[in-house]
Order: sequence, then C-alpha cells, then structure tokens
Amino acid sequence: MLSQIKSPSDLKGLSNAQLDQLSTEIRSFLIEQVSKSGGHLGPNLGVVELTIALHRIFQSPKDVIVFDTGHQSYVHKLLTGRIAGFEKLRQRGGVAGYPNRSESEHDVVENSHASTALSWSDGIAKGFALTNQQDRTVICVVGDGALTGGMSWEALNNIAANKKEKLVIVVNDNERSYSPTIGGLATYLSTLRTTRGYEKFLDWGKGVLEKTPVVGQPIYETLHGMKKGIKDIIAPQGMFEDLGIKYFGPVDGHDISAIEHALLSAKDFGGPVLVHVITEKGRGHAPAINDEAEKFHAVGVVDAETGQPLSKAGQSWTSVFSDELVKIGAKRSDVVAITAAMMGPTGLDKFEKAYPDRTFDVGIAEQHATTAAAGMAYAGLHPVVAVYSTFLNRAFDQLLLDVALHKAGVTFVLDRAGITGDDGPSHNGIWDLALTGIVPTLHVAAPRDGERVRETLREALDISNAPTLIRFPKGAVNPDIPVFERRDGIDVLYRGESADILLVSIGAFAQVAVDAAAQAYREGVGVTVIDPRWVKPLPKSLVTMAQRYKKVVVIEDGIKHGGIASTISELFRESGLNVPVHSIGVPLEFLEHAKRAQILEDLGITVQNITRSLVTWSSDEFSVDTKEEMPLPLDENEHRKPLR
Ligand SMILES: Cc1ncc(C[n+]2csc(CCOP(=O)(O)OP(=O)(O)O)c2C)c(N)n1
Repeated sequence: MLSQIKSPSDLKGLSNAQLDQLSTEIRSFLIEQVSKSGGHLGPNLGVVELTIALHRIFQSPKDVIVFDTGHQSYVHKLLTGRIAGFEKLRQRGGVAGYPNRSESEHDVVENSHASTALSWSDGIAKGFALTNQQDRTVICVVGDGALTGGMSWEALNNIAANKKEKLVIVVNDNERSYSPTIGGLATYLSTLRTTRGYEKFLDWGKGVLEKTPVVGQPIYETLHGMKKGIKDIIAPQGMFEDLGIKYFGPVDGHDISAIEHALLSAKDFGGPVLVHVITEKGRGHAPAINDEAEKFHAVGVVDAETGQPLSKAGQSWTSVFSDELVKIGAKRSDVVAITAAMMGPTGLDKFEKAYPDRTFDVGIAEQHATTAAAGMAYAGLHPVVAVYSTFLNRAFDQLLLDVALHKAGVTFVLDRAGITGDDGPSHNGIWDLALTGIVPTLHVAAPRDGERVRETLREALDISNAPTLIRFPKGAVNPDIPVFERRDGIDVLYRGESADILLVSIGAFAQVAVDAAAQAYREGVGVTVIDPRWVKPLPKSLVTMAQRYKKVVVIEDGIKHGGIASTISELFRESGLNVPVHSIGVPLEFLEHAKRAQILEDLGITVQNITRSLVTWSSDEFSVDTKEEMPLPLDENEHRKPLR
C-alpha cells in the first residue's frame, strides 16, 4: 500500500482496513530505514495515524501543516512522495531529518529548534487573512514537550486574541520530550488526559435528559449553560478555553476515525481550536516501548529487530564531562546542574542520579535555564547549564545581560559544538565561538581532548565572579594529545624546526593540526602548533609568541566571521604586531545535511589540504587569501547549492 501513495490525494478513497494496513506498513518501513541510518524513530512511530488523518482531512499544500521542531515529519514525508529518499535519510542526496523546502512544496517551515511552530502558524494565518486566502487553513502540530517552551506561550497569547483566526492546533501529547515532560503544563495535560469523564457525562445528559418530557430539555440546557463550571469540576480544561481557544479532546491518537472526527469539527469551527491528541511514543515497536528513558526518541544505527546499537561507541565527549561533573559534585555541594529537556543527551543523567536535589530539568526552556542560573548563582550556587551549542543561540540575550552583565558564576557546557552534519543546517554548533566572543566578562574554553575537558571544567568551576563556557563536539572523544610544553596557559603540541608558521589550533581540531604540521615538516616547512585552551580572553603571551613567526594560521570548528581567527587578528592589530593571519574554518553559509567528514572534506578541512595550504602560505610573501576576498553570495538561494 505504501508504495502506491504518491501524494496525500491517494489517501482519500481508502477504507478503514486499508488505512490500518497502511499504518502497519509505514511502521515497518520506518523501523527498517531509520535503524539503518539513525534518526527520530520513537516520535515518528507515534504520529502515523495522526499524520494520515491530517492529510485526509486537510489539503496540503493549500492548507499548511507546520510541525513543531520537525523531527516527527517522517510520516508526512512518506505521504508526500518522498519514500525513495529514505534510503539515504539524513545523508547527502537523501531526505533531511527535518522539513526542508527544497524537498517538497508540502514543507513550509525548516525547523529543528523547538517551540516555534505556533508563532509560524499564527503569522501564516494572519497573512492568509490579510491577503484574501481565507480558504486556506493552517494546522500546527505541537508536542507536549514543545509546549514547555516560552515561545509557544507567547504565540498562544496572540492566537487567542483573534477569535476568527483559522488555526487548528494539534497537541500531540505523548507525555514525553526526550524523557517524561516536566512541569506544571505536563501535570495539567495529564489532568485533561485522565478526566475523559466530561464528554461522556455530557453525552449521557443529552441522551437521558432530552428524552425526559417537559423538564428534560430545560435541565439539559441549564447544564449546558453551566458547561464551563461543570467542565472545570469534571475536566479542568479551563486554561486553553480561558485563553479563548476552543478545546476538543482528548482524542485517541491511534484511532484514525476519531482523529478525523475531531479535525473536521476543528476545521469548521471558524476560530482558533486546539485538538488534544493522545499518542504513544515508539508505538508498535517493542524495543522503543521498552526503552523507559527515551522511547527511542533518537537512535543511532541499530539492529532493526532488537534496537541494539550495531557498533560499540567509544567514550564520548559527553561521558567525559558527565563523569567529571559527578566527581566534582561529591566535593562541591554548591554545584548544581540544569538541563533544558535533555538530561540523557547532555550527560546530566549521571549527576541527577547522584544528586537529584541539585539537578533541574526546566523543559525546552534554554532562556529560562540561563536566567534561572543567574538567580541561583546570586543565591550562592554554581550552576552548570548543559545544552547543545546550537540551542545556546536561543538564550543569547539572557547570557549577555542576565548572566554576563551580573558577572554570575555560571558555567555553560556546550555539547555538539562545531559541525554536526546529519541534522542539517540548524543543528550545527558553528556560531557559538562568534556569539560568545562578543560577551564581556565571559571566559570561553575549547578543550582539545578528554583530559582538557576535565581540566577546563575544574578551572571553570573555580571561577565564581564571572561566567565561563566550555564547548566540545559530538561523538567519540579524541585520544589525549600530550602537551610538549605549557607556556602561560598555552599548550605547545608540536614544535617546528623553523619559525615559518604558528598554527593556533582551537579545540578538537588539534589532532588534524598536529598531523598537518608533521606533514608540512616533511615538505620543509616549520610549523609550531599551539592550543590556547581558553580562547576568551586570549592570553596576551600569544602576541609575544607570534612575533617570532612569519605567518599565523588559526584553525577552528566554527564560522570564520567573528571567530577566534578574527579575534586574534584584532589582538595583533591592537598590539601593533604586523603578522599575517590566515583562517581555516567554516564559511558563513547554512550547511545542508551530510556526514561531518563529508562536510569537512568539502570545506577543505583535511590533513592533506591543510598541509598544502601551510606549504603555500609559508612561501606566499603577500599572504592574500583569495577565498577570504570572495564577495558574499547575492543570490538568496545560493546557500542551497552543493558546497563545492
Ligand atoms: C530549542 C530546542 N531545545 C532542545 C531541543 C531538543 N529536542 C528535540 S525534540 C525534543 C523533545 C520534543 O518533545 P515533544 O515536543 O513532546 O515531541 P515528541 O518528540 O514527544 O513527539 C527536544 C528537547 C530542540 N529541538 N530545540
């Protein structure tokens, strides 16, 4: 059946039995394909029936379906003609792990960061109303996890103000973010979920009382008139309705007819409506259901049947940090940990196990996490805020003004820094060095290996009168790269025979830098590799060191614009040091999904290529880097073209 679905219109004439068959086939397909490539398996297994129902009731792309976060859009992709692309899910040439406009007209919002869909939907609905496109409905699918994000509530506040807005909000409630959703909202949704009594009560009242002669009808009407009061007693759903948003539900999210019934009513309502759909994350796949911690929210390459990882991962950067923080926690009762709904992925789960009272999961709320950390620091604690690099973007203002301006002793630990690859443009952690570079008082470290993660974490936690930040990449940690000599906090990793080039290596690129220096030596070029470890503030001794060299080259896993190379250039300029600085890093582009290694290759960040550059630069008197001189692309679609 699945292979016959080329577009949503192919779903329309199917019988209930055929729809059941299709759901089963979609689940088998997802289990098989996602196990091969890795991806968001659990969330997608949970929305099979919901997505089918959405595409049967609404007419995409005329009606616009916006998925919050977008990680649960695989079924939508399958129903909109992209089955073949799943062979290479999240790889170059295959479908992206999130909605992607270049793939299909059915994808409108290219997301991956949570809690934005309600704002998008509100904007699109208002746009349709003002441009005479009233026949188009906007449907926003938002998880209970994404509803913990502040943006969702800013949007709801605006949506509710327009009683005529044609917007259907589908709350996909599976009680989980990665792990169980936390907070007051989760408790509230759970109340709605468990008090299904209200609708039944009203049906019963209608049936019985309407048949009761004379007094029956008035009693029913009175009860109906008191609806809200009764509802609040039997099913306290007042919150959404008090806001002015009609509430339907809860609806069994695995019963296509029931969902369709609710969606039809919602479609005809003529104002903002919320349909509360209950789904099961990982539905139909025993290994996912049995995964208590995360219900296979996101898996790597696994055995399709058992769900077990196919290769044994080495020790990761995350686990080095995780273990060290637990050790520190034993000696320092002031150290507390904060996660924004990512306890396991950031490695804070071990800290939570050891010190549950000192661990806080704030929901998908990076901004709140950051400002609350400033508050905790004021009260005498030393918070460690562990987030992915890409998600710190969201809390920039809080970092700048609530934390840094107040010189709060908060330590940020950024996982997945640098190019991450598979998850596409919005998941790369390539902006943190540039963004944090402009925050006064903040200290930033980029450890090159596990030993340096432990070391810089301890150093960071010893700073109590200013914020600190440590960033490291995704995946298996590098073998430790021993230090040749440490001068004023700067590690010398490789000493060149002659003073041709000083190669400043930032963070995890150190091994590549050392290997390139070794190769350059064979070609007669003397390259000394140093690792400053702390890149903000930069040690002043860098200037003294650089004086001896003909060229300085900086390699960093982040955007070149505003990155460490540019800070170093400025430092040299201000110190009156006239030495050319070359930069190896990420150009100012959105990088389409592909393996990290592939992207690095495209960008020329390989040992071989860097060696070639080092050799060229060492003999280049004028040191003009032509790549740097290229104008920014004028064509707005330029960033979609292949990287090369
Ligand atoms: C701003 C931001 N922070 C963190 C994440 C990481 N993240 C991805 S999905 C997810 C949980 C989403 O839960 P929910 O919205 O309920 O969707 P479900 O996976 O349960 O369907 C989180 C925390 C993110 N995508 N965006």
